[in-house]
Amino acid sequence: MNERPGVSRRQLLISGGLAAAVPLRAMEGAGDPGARPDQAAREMAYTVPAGTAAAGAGQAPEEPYLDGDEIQGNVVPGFMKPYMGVVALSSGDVARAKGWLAGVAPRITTLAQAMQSRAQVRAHRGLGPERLHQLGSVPPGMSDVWLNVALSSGGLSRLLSGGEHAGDGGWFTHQGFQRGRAARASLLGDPVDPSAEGNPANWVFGGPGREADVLVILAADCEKAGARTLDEVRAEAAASGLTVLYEESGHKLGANGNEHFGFQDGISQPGVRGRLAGFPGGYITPRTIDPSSRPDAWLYGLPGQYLVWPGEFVFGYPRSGADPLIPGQVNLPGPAWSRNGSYLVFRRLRQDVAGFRAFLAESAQALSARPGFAGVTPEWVGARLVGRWPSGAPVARLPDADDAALGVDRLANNAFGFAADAVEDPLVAGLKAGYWPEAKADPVGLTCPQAAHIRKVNAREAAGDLGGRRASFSRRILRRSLPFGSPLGEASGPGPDDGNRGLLFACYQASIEDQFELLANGWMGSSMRPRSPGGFAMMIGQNGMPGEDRMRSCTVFGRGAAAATLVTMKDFVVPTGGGYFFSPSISALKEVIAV
Ligand code: N7H
Repeated sequence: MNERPGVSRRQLLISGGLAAAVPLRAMEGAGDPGARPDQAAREMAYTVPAGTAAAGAGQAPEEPYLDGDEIQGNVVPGFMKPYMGVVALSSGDVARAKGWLAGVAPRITTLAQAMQSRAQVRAHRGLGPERLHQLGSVPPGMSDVWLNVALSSGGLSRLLSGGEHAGDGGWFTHQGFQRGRAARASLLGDPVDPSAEGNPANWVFGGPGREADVLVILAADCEKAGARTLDEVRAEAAASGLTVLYEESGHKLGANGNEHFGFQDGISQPGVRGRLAGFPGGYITPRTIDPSSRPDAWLYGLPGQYLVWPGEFVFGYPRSGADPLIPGQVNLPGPAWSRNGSYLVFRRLRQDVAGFRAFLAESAQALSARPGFAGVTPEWVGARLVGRWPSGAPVARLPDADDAALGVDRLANNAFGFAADAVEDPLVAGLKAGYWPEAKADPVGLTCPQAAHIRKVNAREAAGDLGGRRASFSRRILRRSLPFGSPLGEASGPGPDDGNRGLLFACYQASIEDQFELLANGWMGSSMRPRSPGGFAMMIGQNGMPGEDRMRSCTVFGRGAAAATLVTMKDFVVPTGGGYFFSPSISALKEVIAV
């Protein structure tokens, strides 16, 4: 009997010992969405389990309480709404701009407010394969409109000038923030040719002379309500002498949250450790693995979702330490009032969808003529470049074909690693994942290439160029992006508004250099890192060299470990605007910046 730990018990039961190549859910019939846990069981996932020191379970770490009324809600837990509006402003007259900010501050959505609503949505949709039937739906009557604000280093200096805190901007220790996004463009591999679309000189905002002081981010369940609030914010800002440099709206594409290349985005987020006082469950990130059955359950939120100490994202909290269960040093890389704040990176990334599709089609055609690659499709190539199929199903668990039910199953779609065979996760009572083959160890990248987007930006439990698992924890970012522009039709040619679609990429972290910039340049823009010379992140990465040297290549493997190299000179993702910002606490905004 095959008892490999990488094969789920259910698989052994059904296949009589042979690991089935097809997901077992498919065998069980499409009509069975899996056991639907009741509401109470789902809510249990947020609850601090009693009796945490059950036999062999170890001890639950003491996690800090986060200031729910101070931290802006898009930092933690994240807005995650289907509509996102962005307005970039320059400040004009300082006293009037302060007056405007003072008016906006009470309307800012906090962590505590966003948590309540997010928990309701999760309880409504479930976490397992049953989500397939609830995609995009929200509890009856829910219609939130949320607002957050962030300031650039230049904006902060201007607003603080002449007051008690003038010069405090110098206390922010990170050069990336101090100097701003445009100044870091060449370091990030953005095109250096001044005539190139991606050169900061040509950005819609954020380039030299068009750097924003303030970025407002809105989110809503209903687009109309969100757009109405955007109109109000813009009008109020203009009435206070601020100038609108840029404004755009983003929308989920379809209920599953796909982006323009066709993949579900926003699946793998670090689990933020910490508690919220007064929140019914206690934890910021729900816990789903049963600590009495698995000694390392305390490492995870959802299966495969490592928990990371909040100081990696929010100023004033402990960072990761040498032991993932023991808090590291408190991280406050700014003035005292920067506690409960976070750095925000915003990038307007235009996507060349027609170009990307053509590349997938050409690559599939060329590959299929080679031994080991017979029959590969454009979809197969795309899945190798991302590391997931369009539905979000990881190739590590389903190497040969997509399955939408795994793509949406949050109890299974992130449960895989690269260094060792995965084992089935024992879930807390009431939660049930679908049945899928467990991921096999893939140290060389035979299944999920080293250059796959998800492997370039998260080495997971495997060691990389900066060390072991802990190094990955300190590189995580909280992604809060949504696509802009309308989708390109199925036809391969460009649509009427070609060029005006892409991603409003936003992420929060405590160090722009060590997190966003390291991922973008150090890993995606390198052919060698974080691990082994597997190539560039072809879909998104850039190679900052001029001319012919901008070529990117990567290695993919077919059957029997047949290797092939894909090559392109095209940038499928082009930066067209953006900035580096600081998202202050509510009290810093009211008592330091807006006074
Ligand atoms: Fe990426 N895409 O939709 O194709 N991203 N990304 N990203 N990305 C991820 O887990 C995409 C970009 C990360 O932990 C998925 O959400 C696109 C930048 C990280 O497994 C997909 C663009 C940076 C992860 C995409 C873009 C990152 C991640 C898989 C630009 C950082 C989590 C689904 C247009 C510098 C990895 C998911 C993990 C995942 C897409 C940009 C970072 C499908 C289209 C610039 C950390």
